[in-house]
Amino acid sequence: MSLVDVAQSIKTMKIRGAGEIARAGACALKEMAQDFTGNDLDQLKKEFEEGKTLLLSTRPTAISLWNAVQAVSRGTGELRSVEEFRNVIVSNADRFVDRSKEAVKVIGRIGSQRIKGGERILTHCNSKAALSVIRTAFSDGKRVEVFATESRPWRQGLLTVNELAEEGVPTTLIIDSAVRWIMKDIDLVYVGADTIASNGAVINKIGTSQIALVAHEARVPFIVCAETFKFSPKTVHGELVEIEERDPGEIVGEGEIPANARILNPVFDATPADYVDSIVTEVGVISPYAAYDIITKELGQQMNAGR
Ligand code: RUB
Repeated sequence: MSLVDVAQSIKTMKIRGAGEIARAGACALKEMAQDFTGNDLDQLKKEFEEGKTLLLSTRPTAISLWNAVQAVSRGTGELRSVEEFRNVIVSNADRFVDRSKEAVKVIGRIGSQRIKGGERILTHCNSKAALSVIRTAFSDGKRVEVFATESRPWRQGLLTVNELAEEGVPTTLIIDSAVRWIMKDIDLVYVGADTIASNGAVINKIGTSQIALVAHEARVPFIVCAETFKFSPKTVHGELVEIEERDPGEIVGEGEIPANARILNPVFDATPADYVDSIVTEVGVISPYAAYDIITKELGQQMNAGR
């Protein structure tokens, strides 16, 4: 797929999920560099910058894509030839993709330690990191039962149910508004993240913060599963996380409500750190209040590694 096609696929949700869009973005930049012909380094740099801008314009909320673009760009400033530039992009992109895939596995191993067997787990949307925990527990022989929210309007919960049920995990689909009703029977909540701010706030699929509130009320641990590249260096410098709003047509069909009625379709929300029990990352389980440390130490180190 060309970079333009990848960008379009991310925008239209053919490629979705914060980890997946980050990996797809890194691969698209790599392929763009590999496909470049000729010896004009300035032209390659120009196309590379345009490619980055296009990718970053697709979905504004997930910092994972921005971190992926930064990781792929690392160390390219001083290069003097097309070949050198291409080689650095390719190895940066490969390193990012390998690390991010490995991170999902490690999160599965670390996060599943908390599961002893017999738990009823609630999850929201369709997060590879959160499902890695559930899958790992299940494949380790721990008897778990999963409740998956529908996650309107895109209904990513159906992906979750299909994936887990096919693998044999006992799974029940619930509508989003049934969360408070079911919470009395839930032992643990596992969700993913698109972005984690330096103050520990977790930005994830719309409805996540309501689930966190309900879990808090019922004293059910609310656990976030997120690779370190979901943490936002931008928030350290005071930038707010932009919440993507999508087409109203995702919620209602034409003519279903009067033309003078407004429709709002925010697709992510922010859960304050106070409602987050812990965050499972590939470098360990952390408090949400350690987000700043992850950004400045761990993420900073990873980013510098390619220099
Ligand atoms: C997906 C979503 C997921 C996070 C984490 O939203 O909110 O919980 O992206 O997913 P969308 P992962 O479907 O709008 O992209 O753990 O797979 O990165």
